[in-house]
Amino acid sequence: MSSFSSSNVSTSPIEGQKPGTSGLRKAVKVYQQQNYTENFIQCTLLAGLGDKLVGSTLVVGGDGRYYCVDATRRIIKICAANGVSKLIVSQNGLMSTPAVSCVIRKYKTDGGIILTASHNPGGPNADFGIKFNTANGGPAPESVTDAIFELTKTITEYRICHSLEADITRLGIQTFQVDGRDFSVEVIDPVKDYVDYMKEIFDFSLIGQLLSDGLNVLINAMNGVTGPYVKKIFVDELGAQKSNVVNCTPLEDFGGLHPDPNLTYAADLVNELAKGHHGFGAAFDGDGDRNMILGQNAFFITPSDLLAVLADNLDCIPYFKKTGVKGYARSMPTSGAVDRVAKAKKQNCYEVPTGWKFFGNLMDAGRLSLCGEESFGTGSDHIREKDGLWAALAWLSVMANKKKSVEEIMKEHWKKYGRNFYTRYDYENCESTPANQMMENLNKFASDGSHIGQSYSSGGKTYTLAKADNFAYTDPVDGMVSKNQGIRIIFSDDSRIIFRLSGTGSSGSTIRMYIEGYEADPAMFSLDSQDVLKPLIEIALRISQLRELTGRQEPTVIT
Ligand code: VG1
Ligand code: CO
Repeated sequence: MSSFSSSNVSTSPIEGQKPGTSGLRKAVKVYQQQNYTENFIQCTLLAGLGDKLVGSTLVVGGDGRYYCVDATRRIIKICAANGVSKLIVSQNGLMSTPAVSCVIRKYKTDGGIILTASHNPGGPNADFGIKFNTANGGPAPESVTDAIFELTKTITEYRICHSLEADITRLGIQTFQVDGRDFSVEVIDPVKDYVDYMKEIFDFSLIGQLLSDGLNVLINAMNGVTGPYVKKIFVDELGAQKSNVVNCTPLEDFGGLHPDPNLTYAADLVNELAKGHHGFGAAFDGDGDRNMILGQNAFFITPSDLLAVLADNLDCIPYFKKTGVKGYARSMPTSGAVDRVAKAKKQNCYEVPTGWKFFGNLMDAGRLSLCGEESFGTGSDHIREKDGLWAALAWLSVMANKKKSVEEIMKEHWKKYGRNFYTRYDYENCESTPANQMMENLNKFASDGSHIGQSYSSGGKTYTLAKADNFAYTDPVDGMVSKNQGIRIIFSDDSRIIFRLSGTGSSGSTIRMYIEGYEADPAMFSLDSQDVLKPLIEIALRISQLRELTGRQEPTVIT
């Protein structure tokens, strides 16, 4: 065994290393600055693991974007020098975010480091990201990310073992002696543990039968990390044809695609499904935790509706037959469609701030089985991350049990519960000063009670303001309070307007405007959500003065 010794390198704090909604996302060029990655990793290890650091085992994986391999090499050297005893590293640095969560839990490690900027574009001129997950397999809570950030402001040195090189292309265990301690790197197949787990959760023979009975699927991995998982699950296990899966080779720049599965960035899937040859379509984001599901003729399922339909049908999935259903949750801006199911089923439904990290505590406490976000994230307590492929398999399980099409399932649901019309407008990369000004104005609007009871009219509709606030959340498990989580404007008929600034962008400010309106009249169900929500959209733009302040007349993306 070869021996190595590590050294201390002096450094100084670098501004702006504050993790956002999901890790620290910055331009690759920023990460490539001297000491930038090293500083952040050193602080992550110290704050994330505390006195567990020496002797710990961690998982390292990433979505394969540009700089992943380089960062993995640095992480191995820094972990070795900090007394970590074992790293479980995915082959070639490639592992989906849900698979990392699965591996952390399966091997009971002390946590993991995920290298991804998720749905942000990749490549030398695009984004990179680093996220720390704790021993439960979930994103670190705010208390940990705040502690990491505090350390980045005072760091004076990091430890590194410069000469140690592990070969991450080769499966198996490599062992080293570092400063007299044992250190090992185990390179694992990124796909196997995850696929084994999916086979425990779902009835693969039932889903396979659905496909062989003629359901023609189209699965688009958007050149992200899910490609090998999609091939293994859909082609090898479920018997789909190779032509049923596309964009399945992970590329460093996602082939120039913006790997965000929505109607704008996954337009090629939408266009293919619109031709009517496929009965089910799915796309996933760069790191595999998001999903978009379409039916024949590109019938679109909003993520909020997807969550509600799954909530109503968990008995179609073997996993939940075993565990039972312990409650539901959604992020605050996600529509209330799932709340209606929860009420009918007499289950708890929690409303948490945006970001998956808020679901983990509820799951660990045995209070939550299924949750989701309007941003194309759906998942369950099988792991502690949202899970794109899981969502596709869950939806297929419902189809296989009900023997109905995507559209039939959705329409049946609306008939039972009514329809929560929903849309989100994103204004990407606005200037920060006017965006902050707008949020400040909205905060004032929401916090001074004088507007309650006031009427707002547009397009022949009138809404009465029932409640407005800046959403704050108290975690029911540990009592931690998270403030400033978005402006809620709620009308007397439960229609809602919500404004937030994105916490995942790497530059400027992205404004998210969420609009929800409920209709119980079946005559309305087939209408286009943009038409139904038009009056509310107009009112939202008027109250916020978004157009006047930012100069933006149209959003960048509508979902
Ligand atoms: C966005 C979404 C949020 C999601 C987060 C991470 O955050 O709104 O729901 O959890 O991305 O998703 P923000 O702060 O930009 O609105 V992923 O797939 O990029 O890890
Ligand atoms: Co993602």
